[in-house]
Amino acid sequence: MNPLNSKLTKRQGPQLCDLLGDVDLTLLYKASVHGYEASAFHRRCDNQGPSLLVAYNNSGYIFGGYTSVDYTQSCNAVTDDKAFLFNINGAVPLVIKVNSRHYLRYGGNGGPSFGEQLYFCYNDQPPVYNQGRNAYQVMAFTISPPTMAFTFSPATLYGNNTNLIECEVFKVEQKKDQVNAVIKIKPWRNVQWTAKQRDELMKMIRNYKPLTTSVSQVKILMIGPVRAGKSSFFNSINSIFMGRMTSKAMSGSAGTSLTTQFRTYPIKDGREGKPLPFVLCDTMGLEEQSGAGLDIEDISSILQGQIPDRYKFNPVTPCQPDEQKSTRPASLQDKIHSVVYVIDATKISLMSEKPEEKLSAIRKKINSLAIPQVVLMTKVDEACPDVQENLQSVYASSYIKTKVQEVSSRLGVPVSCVLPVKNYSQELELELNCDVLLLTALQQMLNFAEDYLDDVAPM
Ligand SMILES: Nc1nc2c(ncn2[C@@H]2O[C@H](COP(=O)(O)OP(=O)(O)OP(=O)(O)O)[C@@H](O)[C@H]2O)c(=O)[nH]1
Ligand SMILES: [Mg+2]
Repeated sequence: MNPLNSKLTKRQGPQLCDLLGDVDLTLLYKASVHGYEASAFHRRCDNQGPSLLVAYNNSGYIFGGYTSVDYTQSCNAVTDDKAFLFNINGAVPLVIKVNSRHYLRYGGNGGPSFGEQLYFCYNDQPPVYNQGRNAYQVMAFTISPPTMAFTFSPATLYGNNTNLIECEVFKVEQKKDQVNAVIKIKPWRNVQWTAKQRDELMKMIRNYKPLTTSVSQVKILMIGPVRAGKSSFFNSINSIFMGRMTSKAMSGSAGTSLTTQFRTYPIKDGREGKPLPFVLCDTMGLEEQSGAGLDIEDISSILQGQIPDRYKFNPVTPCQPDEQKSTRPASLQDKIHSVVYVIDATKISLMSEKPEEKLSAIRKKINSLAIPQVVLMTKVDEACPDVQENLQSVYASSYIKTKVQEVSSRLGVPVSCVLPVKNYSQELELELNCDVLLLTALQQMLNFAEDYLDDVAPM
């Protein structure tokens, strides 16, 4: 199949990239090829992360909008503090930010829209539809820079001409050149990439015994944005101990979180083996929007051990803890002993403030309970081509080191608590380097949980 070619000229492409910093644009959708049907747009653009829509009208205007939030077809109200409208007709591009008090759009299966104001693929047709500013207070759009007051006007943005001759949507990613120019550094963590090390890690984990007699299995809770790799981490650890690839927890790509139940997964040491001394608790992903995905109240109940296995989350109503259970405090065995924030290494810089705010509120709550927290930075293979080629480069890649530092400062977790991993995602067979990295991370989690148990419980 021929690759899609954009209508942007050699000068306009970089001009657009400049609006967003060091990014690459990959063309996902082109109306003249795929059609103006909203369904065609969703087929190509859903769940692609940050994206830029570029429209061309027959008066020569090139304009559109940027959103940092995935398109999906779930019917949630979407806010996006990074969204903006633009045109690149003048000497200096015009950028109009969507005011944070406003929804960027409502989800659903319609075409893309910005600020409840400007609709593309409207009724599956080419013309842009402008809702009219009286209805939606487009005064809420502000320009930056310069700081002068600016009222959104169709005349300025697209010369009042709604007839599109083309509409393109680009996936926005951190510049590959930047990632490709990986500088090799002296490895900053020492890892033995050997079968002996893997076996030793497995032995240590297998023989681990919480010091506290009242706790037989350490409970590790995984939380993080949708599609960060929470379920895949459980599948990966389960695969290592089963000695073959397993996929007990559903993982993959869906509009919203694929995991909708609270699951506590014990892991056996081989098919006929004994249960291992830890349980991984999988949750629904944190969504950008309030009222969607896992909520801080849900997490509170989980931490206290008040939520049963297979509890089905309701994104609109927080968990209703089991009444009988909540009247008496859960035992230490039932509570969570360690929390793991699962963060996708490829999304750290583009993560908008909303999930970060949610995570910060969650972190405050967990801090108040003194439960140890670590960050599992997944998808290091996707983040850095050098690491993709050879996982052993993970601690020798300056790029991964920067990402570890970035996630540490954004989440307020020390660098020593950030654990980069590559989950099993498409492999059919286990691979030594992958195992070593995953087991090292798991062992670290058990160490932190041990410190906590040591602190809160009598031996
Ligand atoms: N290349 C690569 N892909 C990964 C990695 N971890 C997860 N994936 C892929 O990322 C996608 C999402 O992974 P999941 O494990 O379903 O993510 P999740 O956090 O459980 O997502 P929700 O349950 O939907 O919130 C899947 O297609 C995985 O195969 C990784 O380390 N490397
Ligand atoms: Mg999941």
